Amino acid sequence: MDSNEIRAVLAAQHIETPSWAYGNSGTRFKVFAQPGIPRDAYEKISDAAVVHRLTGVAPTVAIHIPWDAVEDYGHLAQHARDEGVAIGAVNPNTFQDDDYRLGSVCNPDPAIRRKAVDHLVECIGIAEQTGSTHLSLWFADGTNYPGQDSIRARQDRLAEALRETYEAMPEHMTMLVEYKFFEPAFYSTDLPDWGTSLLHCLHLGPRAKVLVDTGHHAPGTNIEMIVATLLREGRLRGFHFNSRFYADDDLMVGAADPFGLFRIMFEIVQAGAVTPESGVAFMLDQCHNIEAKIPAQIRSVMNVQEATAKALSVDLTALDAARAAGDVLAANAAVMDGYNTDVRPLLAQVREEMGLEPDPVAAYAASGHADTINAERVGGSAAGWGA
Ligand code: LRH
Ligand code: MN
Repeated sequence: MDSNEIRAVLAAQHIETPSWAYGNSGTRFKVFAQPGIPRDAYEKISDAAVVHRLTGVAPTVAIHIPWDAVEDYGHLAQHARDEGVAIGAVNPNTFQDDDYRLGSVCNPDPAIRRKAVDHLVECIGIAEQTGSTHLSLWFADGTNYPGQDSIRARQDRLAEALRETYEAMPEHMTMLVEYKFFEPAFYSTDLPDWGTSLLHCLHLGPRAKVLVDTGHHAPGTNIEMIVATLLREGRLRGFHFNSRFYADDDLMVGAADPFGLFRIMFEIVQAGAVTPESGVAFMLDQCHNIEAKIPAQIRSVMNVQEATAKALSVDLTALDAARAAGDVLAANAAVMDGYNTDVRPLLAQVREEMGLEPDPVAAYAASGHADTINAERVGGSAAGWGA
């Protein structure tokens, strides 16, 4: 790809930010309150719109129900449009209700499973009102001790719940099935890995696809291998980008492992799946426990842009030639040259061509927006996970 083509791809990139990243979040030890935190879904969307205005590549915001519950979802969608963004994936929440102690859709009690499926179907209705096309499912379901429940029976219950939900979705909607190898369950998780997610998706139908959260794998997992395999199957529908040193740390994407993010984006680039038309949704899923939320989201979007630009900078002709010649070192060097390319000047140029400031973080600091929301957002209760 020549520089013009690379800049065109970067200018058209679409990175979805999560409403919950703008609210208070933390760990089981502490949720640290910060000033200027949004008090409702409207203010979260306004904060996400600031990220889009400064980066130009974050035009949608994922919502989480009930964290973003409002009276009128059509009105919320209009607010998003007024702010220059749109509502993206709708995420149901079946992990914060006492009834779900032993699971939601996998719970032994059919009445509790009914409650969970009703919530999933309710979120399809919300997506219809917001104009969203992605129903993004993650289940905390699992067990903590061997013998606690039948692993097989829980898979049957999961399949039944997903089937009913899939059939309740209108044709234009896609179901994203997210997996996670542990937490909050500490012995078995009912959707623990890409294989289990893929199997359920294959049973459901073409509008059920796998969501890869980069923080949901056992240490040492080759995530780009999973990405390449799911792309080959046409079953990769999206990412929840974040980074981690240990477990599901939900740190800023690219912060803990920029090379890992690059390797994932390089698989995406080789598969021609970097453009929005490819149907792969690039979403962030992060919690800024100690850092300022909006600047952290801006930095995260920039980290995805930098990893993408580095991946697009790999000389594929040289790489193909080296691979054909069996020249291992030359092939690796071609990829490392891409990774070691300083793409920051290129991205600054792309932003200027989009009519934006070359450095969005500096532009945010200079905007005084933080002082404005800190002054305005007094009273009411700051939004958070409500855990
Ligand atoms: C679970 C998860 C899931 C969300 C939640 C906020 O760890 O990644 O995607 O629902 O975080
Ligand atoms: Mn996630």
